[in-house]
Amino acid sequence: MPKSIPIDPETVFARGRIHFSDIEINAYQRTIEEELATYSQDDFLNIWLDMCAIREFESVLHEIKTRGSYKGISYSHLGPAHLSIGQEAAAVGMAFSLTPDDHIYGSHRSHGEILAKGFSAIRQMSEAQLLGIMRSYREGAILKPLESAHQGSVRELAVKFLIYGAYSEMFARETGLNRGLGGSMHAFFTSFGIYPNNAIVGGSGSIAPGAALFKRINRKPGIVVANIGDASFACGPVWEGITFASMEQYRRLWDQALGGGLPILFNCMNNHYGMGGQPSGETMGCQFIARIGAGVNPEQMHAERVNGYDPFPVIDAFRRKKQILLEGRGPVLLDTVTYRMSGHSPSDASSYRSKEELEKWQQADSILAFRRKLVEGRVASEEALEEARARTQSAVFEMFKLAIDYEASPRVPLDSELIGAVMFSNQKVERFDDRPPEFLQPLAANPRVQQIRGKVRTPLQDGKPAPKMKVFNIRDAIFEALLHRFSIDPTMVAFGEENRDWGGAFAVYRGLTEALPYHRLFNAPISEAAIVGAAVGYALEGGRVVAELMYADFMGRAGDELFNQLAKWQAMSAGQLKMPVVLRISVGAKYGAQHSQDFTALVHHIPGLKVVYPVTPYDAKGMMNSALAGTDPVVFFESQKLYDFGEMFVQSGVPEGYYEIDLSEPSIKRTGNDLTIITFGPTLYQAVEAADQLAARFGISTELIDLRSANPINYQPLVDSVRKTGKVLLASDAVERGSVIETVAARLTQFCFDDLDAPPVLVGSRNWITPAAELEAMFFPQAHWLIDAIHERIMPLEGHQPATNQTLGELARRSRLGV
Ligand SMILES: Cc1ncc(C[n+]2csc(CCOP(=O)(O)OP(=O)(O)O)c2C)c(N)n1
Ligand SMILES: [Mg+2]
Repeated sequence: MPKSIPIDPETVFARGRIHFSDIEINAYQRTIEEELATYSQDDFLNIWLDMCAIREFESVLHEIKTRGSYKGISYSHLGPAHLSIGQEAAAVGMAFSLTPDDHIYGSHRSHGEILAKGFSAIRQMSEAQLLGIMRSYREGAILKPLESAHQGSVRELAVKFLIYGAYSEMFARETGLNRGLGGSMHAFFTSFGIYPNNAIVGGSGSIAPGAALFKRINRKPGIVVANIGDASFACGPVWEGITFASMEQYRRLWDQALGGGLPILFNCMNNHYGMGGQPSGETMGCQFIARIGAGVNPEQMHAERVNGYDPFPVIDAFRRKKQILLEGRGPVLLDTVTYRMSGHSPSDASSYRSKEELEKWQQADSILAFRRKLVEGRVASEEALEEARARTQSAVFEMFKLAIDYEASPRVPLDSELIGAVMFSNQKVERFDDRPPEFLQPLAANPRVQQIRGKVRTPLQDGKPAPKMKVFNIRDAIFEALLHRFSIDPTMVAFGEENRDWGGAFAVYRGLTEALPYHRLFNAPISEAAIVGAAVGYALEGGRVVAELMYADFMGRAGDELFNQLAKWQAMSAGQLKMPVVLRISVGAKYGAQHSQDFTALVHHIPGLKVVYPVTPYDAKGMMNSALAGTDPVVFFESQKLYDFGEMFVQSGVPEGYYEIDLSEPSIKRTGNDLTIITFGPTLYQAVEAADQLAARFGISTELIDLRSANPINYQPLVDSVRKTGKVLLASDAVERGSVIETVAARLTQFCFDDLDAPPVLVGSRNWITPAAELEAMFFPQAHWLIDAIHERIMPLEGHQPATNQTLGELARRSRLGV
């Protein structure tokens, strides 16, 4: 408990100094003669050939991008080619002593890292394992075009598989590692420990810590490497990921048996440039990326700067650093210095560097330098090395030719629905591991469980509403669903700001601190990008997560993680990966412009996310149960206005047992014949008030439907209702422009055009900042706004005097002003 870390003014104000230790630069100084004892003859040759294979792989890409052909073979490659020519030693050094259990995450310039890691894994796996992987991977889709012509060992076949799969992926072929749906910057192959690579630079900085977290919590072997460019060390999510990865609690508060600090190595692939900006000397002030470690923790992240233009110092550093990580003393920061001889992309004119500089690095070319070393050390003759290199080059070229062959390597048919089919995995998984889930106490002994047991779960008790403290509310409903899944799935963890002792900012988690060990429920730093990123990494590795962003207003802080990571990896993996993440986000009120915004529309717009917003205890429990049984990312909105609300609609109350609600199904809260009101979010309760008034004052019978979900939506119940009533009003607390209900209205207009007496009418919040609590009634939809809008734009209500201006003229005026 943090209560066990007391803060004492006497110690806090005692005089002292913060000590730093020196950070090594190029500490490795061994000669090739000394290395003869470290490496076998095979090792030397493998390092050499891996570097040559990567160089050739990228040289082919360079030629076809810049000249349209290679060795007389023409091909037009439309997509990107971010080459790492010059960085081969850094990639091969990184991968050399990693095992298949060690997982790498990287970025847009990762061809070399992918190949190096794959080659290394292939060497360590048995032939039976390799055959198993190749045969089972999408039923042999990548293997089949290779198998018949192959003469040689299984290991050689696996190398071809990797190179061919990587090329095919770049050229958007079905035979790609990710069926052509990831592409050059996102390719990966988890069976060899190659995890997603990110076109959002620094993207792996927030994701990889989640992968390392998964390894710790689920006692999985191996470490995680986040390969990040030097310029990307300026990215907020990278700093947040480092913060998340270096939290003291792993070693101070968590069960020591878990192994201590996160086993993660942040590896800076330091090629001295962003696209054209120079971090050291221009765009950053640290001079050495390794220096960043000094500010992070007392161990200075064991930071070190190594020569990545030579594979030996990198291998040496990775071996030492891996040991540190396995001992639970992570995280580690490595500043691996290299140089990108190729342009950032084929259109790069290298205007940011001089010819002389480039020539110096070309002369120092790591491949040539390494060959010299091997010759000096009498490992092999230059002729023998070049002969082996030529064989490798032609093997790479063969794979290129096969990958561009449309017959062997077809594209997914453009009229296919493949992408739609892999956007969501839509599966049910009870538990992601079979071990018993860890708890600190029997659930029956939990104070919150006991308190809930005495609560009233029905709308009325003895004919009247129960006192507030006795009502089973939305908070309880979510708690119950979470506890259920926590008790079934041992991999399930929850984290976010103030999640533990505080009980979650809005007390949903109260009681969980007593129930769960630290590693299943913990406080994250105020690092929204890292919270969502780590959830993504944890899920990619095969665990279930509930992450929390306190307020919807903070979503911007996790923008990339929400929009590009959580939403995308299932489809970019062509359905290989699952994303069992529930992201809880509460929508505020009473706290003004930056704490009271309903941002459901932002995520609703992003393909790949399920977006729900239940507003009753029955729905909250059933939908959370479904979200927590599924395998897709669900952004789960909750209204702060409603946490105390009990069930008002389901007369039999909220079941104590387990039940699920289909996330696509709108809920008919009240049936009616004259008018349909569709709501999304807490506006349901204003709609109830409006419906009551419409009935009492005008004898109008209203059908009330709560969307509950913005994506997916089954439109049938909405269409049925609108066909019956011919009139529809949609309302929600989000600002009206671009809102979820606007999309629903547009679709209903198309589905029901002939049945409508008037166009669907929208009532949202004003297109303003959310004002102070005292002024909220001028901003959020009120019941009388709904009635005024019905009167003005759907059917005149006899004798009604509107209090607000809901006319089309007013709508046009506001639109012109942009408010
Ligand atoms: C978030 C984000 N910002 C900007 C870009 C555009 N971009 C692509 S590569 C690159 C330079 C990255 O430099 P560095 O991290 O050093 O990696 P390197 O390209 O040198 O391997 C930039 C700015 C991007 N892809 N993602
Ligand atoms: Mg760089």
